[in-house]
Amino acid sequence: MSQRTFSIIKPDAVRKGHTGAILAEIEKAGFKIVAIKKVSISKTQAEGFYHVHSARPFFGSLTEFMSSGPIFPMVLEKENAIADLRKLMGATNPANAEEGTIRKKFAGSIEENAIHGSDAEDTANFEIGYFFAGYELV
Ligand code: DGI
Repeated sequence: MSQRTFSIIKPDAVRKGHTGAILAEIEKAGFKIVAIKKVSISKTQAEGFYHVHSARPFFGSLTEFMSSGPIFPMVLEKENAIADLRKLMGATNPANAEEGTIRKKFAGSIEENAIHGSDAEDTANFEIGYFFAGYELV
């Protein structure tokens, strides 16, 4: 059954001009792009998005980074979308990411790691709603 997930092309990848290449990887892997837009978010908005990490030592620098430049939030759809996107992204730390994954190809560090992908259905629903209104999902 078809499933939706939420993804972000992060500021580092946008700055380096990797947006198109990352979208190509995503489409090649069989995902449909249900919604996408280019936005810049404030530190407060980044804090709301990453609220589950608020107690972590890297919360300040993570939210600073995520508000440091334009990003492309998007909603993706395919069978098994959540797990398959996590596989396509690779490990959080690009040093541990498998060959052929987006983070292996495009991420610079554990923090500036090119792409976000939801880790479960409830987080996907929260994250889609954080960035998109229902009428934008087509
Ligand atoms: O789901 P992921 O993005 O792979 O990883 P996550 O949900 O555990 O963490 C969210 C983001 O927080 C991650 O993409 C980058 C950042 N992060 C995670 N662990 C560390 C980190 N940043 C720093 N500086 N150090 C960490 O140990």
